[in-house]
Formats: sequence, structure tokens, C-alpha cells
Amino acid sequence: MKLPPVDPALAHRLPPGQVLTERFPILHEGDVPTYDMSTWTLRLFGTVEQEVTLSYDDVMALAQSKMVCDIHCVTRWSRFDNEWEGVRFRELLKLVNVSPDAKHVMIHADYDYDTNVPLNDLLGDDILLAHSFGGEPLNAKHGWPLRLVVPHLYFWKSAKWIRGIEFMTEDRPGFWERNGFHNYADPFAEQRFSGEALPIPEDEWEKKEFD
Ligand SMILES: Nc1nc2c(c(=O)[nH]1)N[C@H]1C(S)=C(S)[C@@H](COP(=O)(O)O)O[C@H]1N2
Ligand SMILES: [Mo]
Repeated sequence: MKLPPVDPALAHRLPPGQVLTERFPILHEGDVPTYDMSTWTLRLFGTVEQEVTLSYDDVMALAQSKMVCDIHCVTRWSRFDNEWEGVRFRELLKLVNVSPDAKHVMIHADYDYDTNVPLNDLLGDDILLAHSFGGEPLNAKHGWPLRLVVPHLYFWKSAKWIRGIEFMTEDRPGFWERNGFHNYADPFAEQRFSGEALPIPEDEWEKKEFD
């Protein structure tokens, strides 16, 4: 499918090598989890003074924020103006006393997914643990009940179905970062791979499920 060229007024928002879509592709490894929300937890651990385990009600009782952002997947699709609602990542820092030498974070998600992000990259207004998208609860395939959204990095860093946040003094690679993808993943710098380019067909994402 040939997509129309991007409106020149919006072109600066499209990173190099990306194609704009209005659809919302669904991409993940493994199955979509189902949860009993009475037992669902989000665990904050690692280099913290006290570990905390939050219930879904605990998460919903934290300050709620809305944010609109563009998203950029390494498989070359970008989608503009996505509306999210949830809890800012930095709100969590008030719950655990993070050690001053914690510089990195590992996001743990179902099933067996993880991704690493520098702590500094998670402190902005636009970094959310999102439970809603476009004014509706997230659907199961896009990460309900809770996903991270990190707009300024490729979308694999925005883990769906998050269950744990580990604060770390040393960096460690997550799932895609161990499998040839870039450790930091800035889409505007085209940081797709850690070494040689991996063979991802340019139209692969068009064959995925959408909604
Ligand atoms: N738990 C989990 N989160 C995940 C993934 C995954 O496999 N498991 N895939 C990532 C990748 S590669 C992308 S591009 C986005 C896709 O999010 P979407 O399905 O809402 O478009 O989720 C990310 N989060
Ligand atoms: Mo992805």
C-alpha cells in the first residue's frame, strides 16, 4: 500500500525512515494477558529504601494526568496525536525512596517482556503509566490495564501490561535490546539497531492486526 506524502506542516514531526498511519497496529510477542484485577499488582523494587506493591485501586488513587503524543515504532509506522491518560512515572518516585545512585530502570511486563530506560528519561510530564487511550480504557491488545508510554523513544520501550518497575544503579538490556535493537532508541537519530541493521521488511507492520 502506498501512503500519501506527509503534510509539509507536519513533516518535522515524522522521524527519518518512518511512514505515517492513522491506524493503530497491534504488535507484541506472545499472548494477550487476561487478569483478575483483585490480584493484579504493580511492584516497585530494586535500589529503593522500601519496596512497594500497588493494587490497581492504589494506582488509580494517584494523581491522574492526560497527555497527547506522537508514537514511532521501529517497524517504521508512526501515529500522531495519541491521547493517553494515566499516572506520571515520576509520581511513583514519591512512593519509594529511590537511592540517589539509581540511574537506570527496567520495566517488567507480561509475558516475560522487559525493556530498559534511563531514569532521567522517565521524569518528564509526558511519561505516563497509561490506563486510557482516546478517552476510553485501553483495550486488552494495546496494554490494558496499564502500559508505559515514553513518546521520545521507539515504541518498544512503551511496554504493555507492566507489572514491575526495577530501579538499578547499572544498566542492563531488556528483551529487544538483547536481540539486536538499540539500547537507547531515539527515533529522530534513527537509533534502530545496536549493531548491523536487522532485516525488518519495510511493510511488515501493514500485515499486522489493527484497530
Ligand atoms: N508486554 C509487552 N509490551 C510490548 C511489547 C511486547 O511484546 N510485550 N511489544 C512492544 C512493541 S515492539 C511495540 S511496537 C509496542 C506496540 O504497541 P501497540 O500494540 O499498542 O501498538 O508495544 C511494545 N510493548
Ligand atoms: Mo515494535
